[in-house]
Amino acid sequence: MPVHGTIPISKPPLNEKTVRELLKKADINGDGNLSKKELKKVFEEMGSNWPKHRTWLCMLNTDSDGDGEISASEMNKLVAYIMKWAYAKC
Ligand SMILES: [Ca+2]
Ligand SMILES: [Ca+2]
Repeated sequence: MPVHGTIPISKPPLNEKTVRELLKKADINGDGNLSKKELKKVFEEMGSNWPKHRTWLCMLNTDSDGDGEISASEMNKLVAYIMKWAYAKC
């Protein structure tokens, strides 16, 4: 019986496809960009204990133009960044 809704970050498989789907789902207002609020929701859903901290780190490292949102062109960087964390729960 598959469990939907919560994907624990410490449990495989958290592959690139899963991460991309999560990010797509998190775009609540559908503008194609991920705001801090939307990104935080992704980490909450992944079971992160520190979603706020992770969001902040992601923004710091992947928001290349510094507009406070992750745009489509910054998304690949974000996915790669999240994948690095895939098996580290914090
Ligand atoms: Ca959005
Ligand atoms: Ca940006």
